[in-house]
Amino acid sequence: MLIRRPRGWEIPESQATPESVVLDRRSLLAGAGAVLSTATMPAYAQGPDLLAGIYPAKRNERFALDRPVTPEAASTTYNNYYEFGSSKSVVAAAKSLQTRPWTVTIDGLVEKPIQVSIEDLVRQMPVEERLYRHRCVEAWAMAVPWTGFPMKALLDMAKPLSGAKYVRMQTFQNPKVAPGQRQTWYPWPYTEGLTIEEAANDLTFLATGVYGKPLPNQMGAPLRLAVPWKYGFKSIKSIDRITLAAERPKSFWEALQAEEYGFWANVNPEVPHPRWSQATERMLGTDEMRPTLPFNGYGEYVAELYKGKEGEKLYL
Ligand SMILES: Nc1nc2c(c(=O)[nH]1)N[C@H]1C(S)=C(S)[C@@H](COP(=O)(O)O)O[C@H]1N2
Ligand SMILES: [Mo]
Repeated sequence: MLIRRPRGWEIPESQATPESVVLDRRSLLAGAGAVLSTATMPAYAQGPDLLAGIYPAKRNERFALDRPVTPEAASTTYNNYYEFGSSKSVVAAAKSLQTRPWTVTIDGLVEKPIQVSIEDLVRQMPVEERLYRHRCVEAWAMAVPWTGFPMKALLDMAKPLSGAKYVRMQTFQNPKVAPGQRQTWYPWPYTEGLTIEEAANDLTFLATGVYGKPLPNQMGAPLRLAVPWKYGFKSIKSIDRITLAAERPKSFWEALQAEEYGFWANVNPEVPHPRWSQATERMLGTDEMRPTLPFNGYGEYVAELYKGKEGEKLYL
């Protein structure tokens, strides 16, 4: 049974309730326990990052920004990662996630289902750096240099069968290290989905790094999605399974509250969230407010994906 609780990120920052603070404290305490047990793990369990050699990757200049890059100190300390708590301060709790060894399963309607280590996967991919904007549904935003590869390259490797219409992505599930996953009213594991056309779009990027370095855990190490024309919750972190499917997957937030967080979730300043305006956004690390752009400024890449779908809730 789903027990409704207020969740911090549904609430504009200015209106966060005392109850969400109480929930955060509880999950932080639980997280402290998990950190202690990790400290007793043998040191080799984490190991050196065998992918360190890919940084810094060559920047693809096709993806330019209209604003300064967000200071690293701001974007790496203000995060949404509900597995590690519902506050924005998840750096300490997320340290307990072991990102090596890390296996990615690619399965479902593909010619060659595989289980592959993150190293073997990334070594087969065309790695580059891209500057992307990111717009959270809560109306904060950032601009960061991701390192990674187009999801199209992964699809080409996996060879989807003709019946594959959707790509479902999932985050690891381990309540021992992720205190948020002990909160059983959430539909863990975190799941997201794209149509296969969206997944194959030029912009759809799988990131392994940011700011010319491996991703810090709180930003979704070792593999996270970046779909910059959609609200941030679509950009799922710490992916360990990618499944090609005939049916549209139900995403984590959609399962919790479909009227507010739908499947499409394309950024649109003219379509307010049921509880707040989406017309402007606050850039992390500054007090600057900017007007929000349709498709977060990426319409020339993606608007055509939605022709003929006007009857759907494309912007929620
Ligand atoms: N697994 C997982 N992925 C997630 C989330 C989450 O809670 N768990 N939060 C999402 C939301 S709401 C946003 S805005 C972005 C935040 O990414 P950042 O913390 O790297 O800025 O991650 C998205 N991916
Ligand atoms: Mo978000």
